[in-house]
Amino acid sequence: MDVASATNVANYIVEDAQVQKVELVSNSDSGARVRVYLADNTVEVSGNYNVTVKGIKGFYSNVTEMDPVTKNIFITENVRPTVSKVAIDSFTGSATNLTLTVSEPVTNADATTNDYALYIDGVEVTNKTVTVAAQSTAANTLSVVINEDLSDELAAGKSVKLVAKDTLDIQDVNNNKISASDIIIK
Ligand SMILES: [Ca+2]
Ligand SMILES: [Ca+2]
Repeated sequence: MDVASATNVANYIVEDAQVQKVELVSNSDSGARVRVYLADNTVEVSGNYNVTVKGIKGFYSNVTEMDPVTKNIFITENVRPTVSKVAIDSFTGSATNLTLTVSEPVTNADATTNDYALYIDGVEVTNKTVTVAAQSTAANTLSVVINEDLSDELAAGKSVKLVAKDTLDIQDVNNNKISASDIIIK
């Protein structure tokens, strides 16, 4: 296929969703394969959608454009879970316990300290850990323990937040990772 037309986002129409990028995976005499990436949060419900491919040319520009093709394809939703509520459950003198409410059920794989870092007044507190309880069955809440009693900092009006780490692996049942937005405790 002609690379420019095969990787032109405008040549792929996915019903109700937004095409973000098209990658040419293979391209030879025996056929070509593309991977179409959809923008996050643009497939709200899993189901069958019409996908149209048009305007693709052969390898040399003198080759005729192929006819448009539309197929009905099953696409899994790609809406990321978001944290909708942060509740401080208790201060223990050495820890702060939180419950996060999430927009849809999520799991958290075995690693429990790979999800968030603690920031106070914009600075990462590297000697404290944020532990998100592991859960293999998806649920709408997450239990979090920070190994620092933050009552003084919060009473003093400091900005306290959890910032997603690159290794964050909390996700919904379709493997969409939770939104990496900061979680403001106060
Ligand atoms: Ca989702
Ligand atoms: Ca984790």
